[in-house]
Amino acid sequence: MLDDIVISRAITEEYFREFLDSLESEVIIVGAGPAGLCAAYHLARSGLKVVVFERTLRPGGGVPGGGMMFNKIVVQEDSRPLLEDLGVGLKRYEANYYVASALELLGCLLVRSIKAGVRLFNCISVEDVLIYDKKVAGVVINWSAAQLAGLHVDPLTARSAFVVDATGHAAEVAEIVSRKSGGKLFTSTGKIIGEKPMWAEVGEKVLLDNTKEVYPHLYVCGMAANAVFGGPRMGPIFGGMLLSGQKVANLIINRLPKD
Ligand code: 48H
Repeated sequence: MLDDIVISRAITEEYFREFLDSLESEVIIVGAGPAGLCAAYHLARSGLKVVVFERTLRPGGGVPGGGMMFNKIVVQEDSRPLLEDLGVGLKRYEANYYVASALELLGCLLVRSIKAGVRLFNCISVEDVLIYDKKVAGVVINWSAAQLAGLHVDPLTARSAFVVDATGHAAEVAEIVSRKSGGKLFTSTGKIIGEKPMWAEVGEKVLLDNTKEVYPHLYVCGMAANAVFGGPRMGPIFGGMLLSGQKVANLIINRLPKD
């Protein structure tokens, strides 16, 4: 016999048990694209409590779209160990170019990060930040559905030692902090410099330098890092996104006190 109410109770209780336990964490990552998921996986694997908020119903950001909806992605040699560790099959195209299934990459990122302990909440948007004593201390969240419907619904708050902006081209968290801090980002102007036109070679190269702290306790990774610090876009080559996620994880791991 199956009781409809037991099914509803199981979902509600389990969801809110996890949600309540995620209101305080060591790292909040905003955005479950390739950079955010890769960062989350490496942080959780090192034993940290990691929470990811993703606006859309489907995590993965730009991954499943591949290049122009052709669902393959390209990665370069430097990122090969990362993809192999995730279990993604790679096909050598020519020297320094590998092709992978965009959907397999997304599947591996999701499975590996959730199994490592990442708490991933889809359908939740970050709409603001907590700033205590000139340090980012968490995020302000709301149901994406409420935002999409234009409903006047007040948000809730989640606190963490560090926040990572992995929101892609729009760099939404850094943009909010820039606006609300009066332009005090760690960029040359104190504000968001803005993404530059396509140039894969340079875009991938500068991305790792741009992956860093942008305001006390707020880090940027992935496309958001090039948007904030003025790097070029690079099209559907995804090695840099994954390496950027891994780099931001290592920066935070090295900063948190060891037990
Ligand atoms: C909650 C949010 C919010 C918010 C956004 O765009 P993404 O895939 O970002 P990256 O940096 O992991 O990867 C970039 C890559 O996909 C890409 O676009 C490339 C390589 N472009 C090059 C080019 O030339 O075009 O993922 C960001 C995620 C998305 O899933 C958003 O829905 C989510 O962040 N998000 N989630 N609250 N405020 N803003």
